[in-house]
Amino acid sequence: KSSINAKLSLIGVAIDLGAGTPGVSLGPSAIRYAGAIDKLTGLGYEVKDEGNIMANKPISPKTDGIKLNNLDEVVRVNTELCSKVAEVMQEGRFPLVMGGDHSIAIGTIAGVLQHKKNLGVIWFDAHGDINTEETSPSGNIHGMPVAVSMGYGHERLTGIGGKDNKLQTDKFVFIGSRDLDAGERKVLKDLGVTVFTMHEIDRLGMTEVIERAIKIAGDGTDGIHVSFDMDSMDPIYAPGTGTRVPGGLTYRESHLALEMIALSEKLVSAEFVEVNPIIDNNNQTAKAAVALMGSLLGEWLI
Ligand code: 5AB
Ligand code: MN
Ligand code: MN
Ligand code: MN
Repeated sequence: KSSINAKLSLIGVAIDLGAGTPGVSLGPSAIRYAGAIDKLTGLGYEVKDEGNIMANKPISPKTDGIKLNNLDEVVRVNTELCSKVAEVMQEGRFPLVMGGDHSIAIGTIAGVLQHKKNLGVIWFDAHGDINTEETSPSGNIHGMPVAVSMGYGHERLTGIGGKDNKLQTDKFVFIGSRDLDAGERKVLKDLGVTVFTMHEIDRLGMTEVIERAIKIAGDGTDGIHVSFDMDSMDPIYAPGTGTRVPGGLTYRESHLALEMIALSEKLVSAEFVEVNPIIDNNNQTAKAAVALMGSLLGEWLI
């Protein structure tokens, strides 16, 4: 039993241009090979595989005078993804997006916001992803989607889905943080965004953390979007990701969190990102993503 619509659309986004390490563009295929469709069909969903939105490798990664890497193509892909997600929801289907690098959260969230204006977000990640062109140490857009979705950053990115259609900072929660840039720490503090770092998870336990997170993102909102970066898990469980950081979520902590989100019946959309089969170990990370999809979509609600 869950709030999730029984009709589900699986949307792949084959892009790695937002990341520093190539290979996450193969994430959607790896997740399909790991059995995503069988898993979801087995849970009783009517699954429509929408195929992949494809990125093209640009001739030059730089737009004149702009520090952001591959801006043109990241904008094009996310604009297409935004329309796709909005269209799927218009049809009454649940959008489940597979990455791809985390820049795709820009398009996913912009699309969901077309239908759920007051959206809560729970963001699982080792990182803050709240850089802008000014604070980013790398120029990689996968380190910026939170900022963009809140309305901060390059106007070509914040314009996707409408520049006034953005997330509220007090309905946004981070879980699993352990690698925040100096500029990000300042922004997070200034904006008052809730951050449950690994330290809080160690001290409070995941049950308490996720209960608080669901309250913040779920009370008085139109629903919760889950953005799950595979690097939130400890690299022991998710080695196939470009930005590994030790000391992450255990296998059970991540499942417990997603199971409790499923129980809340507030989930409206989700994405699993940063699966990189090129640097993985026997597709372990894609398999972990499929298992997590099961927990989030109600596998253990008996
Ligand atoms: B990910 C870093 N903060 O901005 C930057 O994997 C890493 O989507 C970003 O969380 C990692 O380049 C982005 C150093
Ligand atoms: Mn990350
Ligand atoms: Mn991320
Ligand atoms: Mn990453």
